[in-house]
Amino acid sequence: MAFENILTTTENGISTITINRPKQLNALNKVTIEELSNAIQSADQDPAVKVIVLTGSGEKAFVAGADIKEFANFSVEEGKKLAAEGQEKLFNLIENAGTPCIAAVNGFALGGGLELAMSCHIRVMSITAKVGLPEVSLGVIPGYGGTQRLAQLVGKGKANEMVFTAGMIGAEEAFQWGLANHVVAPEELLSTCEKIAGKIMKNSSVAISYAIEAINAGYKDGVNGYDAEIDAFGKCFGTEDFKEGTTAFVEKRKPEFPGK
Ligand code: DAK
Repeated sequence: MAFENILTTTENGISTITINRPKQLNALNKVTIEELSNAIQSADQDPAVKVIVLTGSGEKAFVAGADIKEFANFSVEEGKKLAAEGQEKLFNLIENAGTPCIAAVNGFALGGGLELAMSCHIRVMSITAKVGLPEVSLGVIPGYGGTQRLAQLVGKGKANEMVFTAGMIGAEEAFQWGLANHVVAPEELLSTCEKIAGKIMKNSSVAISYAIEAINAGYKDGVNGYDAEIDAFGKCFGTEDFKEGTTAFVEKRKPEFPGK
């Protein structure tokens, strides 16, 4: 698939998707959101892909937000429509993907950029990363799930402060807040993601996709997370991976999961 604003590579089970508008600090315009959506969907459906890594090109930014120049003239209805479409098309898509997504945050992750990182299952940050939700400084609020996911990750009090002040925090603080899983030197960012991916890939991809479903269920309206867990747990017993995992344990060998 040919893309204008993103780069994709797949190697050793890892699909790396790089947002590639470095001159605009990788700001998310409509085309980029569309392309990311297509790339995530195709990686998620590819059985050879076990982990997706999302990053930004250049050394300065992961994503410096939604493209301000593009949404500056939106009306109330356009804003609402685009927030709903964007949330579904990209941010919810990533969160609910069966394939684990790791955000490799290589610099600024602001507004829609932090919302994108927060929709990923795991965040690894370069020590140079700076993150925040500065929307209220532009007269809007986070519109790609940021008010919800930030509060889920760091708690309501810290989320309130970050959103109301429109301030930025560094990677170390993000780690203390629980927003970053790991903070590493810039040159170790992708290799750290690969190490995490390596650990993930040793396990059953089917079980992991059910685990994602069950964990996410607890954050959905009208869904009982425990019931969802019971359902997903039961489904594991019908998989080839489960047979292989338990057989390998009994035979005292490492499992070779077929991913089915
Ligand atoms: N959009 C468009 N262009 C951007 C951009 C952005 N978000 N961020 C940076 N750029 C562009 C700059 O305009 C500049 O382009 P030229 O002037 O060279 O053409 C280039 O990237 C380099 O940026 P700077 O010259 O500003 O670089 P500095 O090192 O001086 O500053 C910075 C770096 C990250 C502190 C600064 O660029 C900055 O403050 N950027 C804006 C951060 C921000 O406020 N981001 C937006 C957050 S609000 C929506 C749903 C969600 C949202 C919106 C709508 N709908 C559903 C409609 C979400 C909104 C947000 O994300």
